[in-house]
Amino acid sequence: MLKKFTFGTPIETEAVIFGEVITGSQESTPYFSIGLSGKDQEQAHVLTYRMGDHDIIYGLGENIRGINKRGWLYESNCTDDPKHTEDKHSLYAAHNFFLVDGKQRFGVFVDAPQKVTFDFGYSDRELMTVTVAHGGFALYILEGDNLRQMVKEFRHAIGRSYIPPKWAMGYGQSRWGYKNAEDIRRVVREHRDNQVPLDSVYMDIDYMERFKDFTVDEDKFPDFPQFVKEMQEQNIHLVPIIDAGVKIEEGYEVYEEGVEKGYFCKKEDGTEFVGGVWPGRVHFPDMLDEEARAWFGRKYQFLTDQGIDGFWNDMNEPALFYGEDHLKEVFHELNEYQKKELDIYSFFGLKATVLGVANYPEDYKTFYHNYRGERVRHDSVHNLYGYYMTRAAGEAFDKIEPDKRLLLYSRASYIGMHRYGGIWMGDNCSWWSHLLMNLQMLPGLNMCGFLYTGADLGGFGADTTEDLMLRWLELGIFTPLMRNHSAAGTRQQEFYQFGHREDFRNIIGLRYGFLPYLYGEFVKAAVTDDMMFLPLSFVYPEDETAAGVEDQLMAGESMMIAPVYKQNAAGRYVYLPEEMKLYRMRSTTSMDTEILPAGHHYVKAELNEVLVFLRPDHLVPFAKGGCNVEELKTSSVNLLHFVRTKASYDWYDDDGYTKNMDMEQGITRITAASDGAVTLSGRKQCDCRLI
Ligand code: MIG
Repeated sequence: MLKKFTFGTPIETEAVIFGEVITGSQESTPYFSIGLSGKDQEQAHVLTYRMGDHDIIYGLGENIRGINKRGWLYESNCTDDPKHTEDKHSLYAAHNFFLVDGKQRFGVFVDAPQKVTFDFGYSDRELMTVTVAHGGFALYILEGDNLRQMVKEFRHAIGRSYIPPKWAMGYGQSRWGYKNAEDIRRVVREHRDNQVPLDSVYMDIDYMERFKDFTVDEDKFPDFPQFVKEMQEQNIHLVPIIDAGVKIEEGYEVYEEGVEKGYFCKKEDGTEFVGGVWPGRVHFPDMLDEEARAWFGRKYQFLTDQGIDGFWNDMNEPALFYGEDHLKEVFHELNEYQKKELDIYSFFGLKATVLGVANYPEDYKTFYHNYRGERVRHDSVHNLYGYYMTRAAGEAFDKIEPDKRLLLYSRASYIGMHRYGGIWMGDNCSWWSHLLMNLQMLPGLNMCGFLYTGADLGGFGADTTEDLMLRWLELGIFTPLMRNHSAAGTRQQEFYQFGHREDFRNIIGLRYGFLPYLYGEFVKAAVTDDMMFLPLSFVYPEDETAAGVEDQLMAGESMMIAPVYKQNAAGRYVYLPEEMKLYRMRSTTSMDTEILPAGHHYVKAELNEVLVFLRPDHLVPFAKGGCNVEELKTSSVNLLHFVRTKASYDWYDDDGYTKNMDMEQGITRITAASDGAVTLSGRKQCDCRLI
């Protein structure tokens, strides 16, 4: 059971919404000793815990470094930082939940929307220090013997994870730089002509009129509703981006209405805060204000009315190229520099001043929200902004489409947002290390409720290569969000930019083979508050070797994945906690299998081969393929299998749109005996065969 300890006056975040919570006083907080640092307004709470030598720390959702978070300093302070290097502390999200496993086993959720730092043995190898910046917060502590069970308990308390429509688990092609309808048509044509499956094409900021939210540039998309229809006829969903900042422009309805109704964030003097982002000068809608939020959410209807059924919310940390007031000061400072000789000190001073304009921390202290009837300075609730923007959309969708799931995901997030949408992992780079980081982030995200997630496959920034693209897809075929996305100015990375089209066709095709399993495992995980991707130790808690594995994951009930993530590697080392059956897959129809004993193995994998390991007495329903989710036939599936005595699997499926997940109706129990006999029970009529 969750125990709640309150420090000062916490700001309600609506992260924890269910469950009995025992409330304890600050003095009775277990595990941690509590101190204060700093003065007055800036006073911070400091929680300290002495770790055991072999304690492992899991969690923190979207962040850099490994599955075991020990040994580094992390920070929850949602930031638009497109260089996810090892020396960073924070990405776009604030996911303040972690589990400590070792000397003692407990879970911690620091429910604080302000800045929080987690020093997990960085300053002192044995010490864990959690520092919560100025203001109150709630601390939740969780106990238990089983890590997976503890996560379930936490997840139950924060509410059911967002479930996307089934098509959103198909393959999506994106690039910042598709300029117009013709560019998008080409993407679709290339995929269809080459029989490379595809379900969605993304529309990045270029589709808008001067980067204004809820507009479509008519020169680029002459008859947009007709274009949406043309795409739908080919089973392609268009997914436009929505940015947080609203352009300041006379005559622009969203801007004018927002000003008139007072829905934008204001400064101390009551005038609107002005920041700079893509459109130039913008105001930020006060997503925390209930009325403003409902208003912003309703705006999505401009696009849903034209047939759009999916969105990604960007720049909602919120990212700031500059704050207008600070920018003026900077220009003034630059004038001063003009008079100086630029030596070692002043040159670097100049550089820091200019580069420091973006996401300048002081800017976040100059505007306010109207939150739950009170005026709150932004920095006290900073980490809620992206969450509440996505909530704006999610709540609106329930009204716009009461019976149908829409696709929605965000860049910035906080725990609680997982009920309204998923997240993508932001601006990674086309680096091999980021392929591994993609894998390592998955279990932490699942712990925090984010099941619908994935990284920009192939890498966003920097130039990719064909082998990196293929290897990355070989992981991406398992992540619920499977999207190839890249930045303007980088090497193009649609499959048809490379030489070996058949490899891409086969690898992406495998995703559609696994789709019945992945979709079913996804919905089951969401409905039962479970994880879909787990560290090995969550399934094999007694196995000390498994606890140290940083590059393999359990993927749902039946399998383990171990992608190759090194350049030119002809295979990789894999650790098996028990005997497993290796499926080495080249396509939905070409694969070889081998039963491997528990222990360490070097397993070969050519560039066009995917490694999947089945657990004993487990099954995986595997579709025969299709060029999009709509075409995927689930009335007849094959079974990947490793049957020693008897295997049974509860396969969940539904129409892909319903919001009322009925487990009884949706589950088909498939049983396979060692002699090869397969039986089904449940409501589904299906032809299932072992392959
Ligand atoms: O700062 O809309 O993370 O996916 O392509 C760049 C342009 C703004 C950041 C997003 C990225 C998107 C890009 N955006």
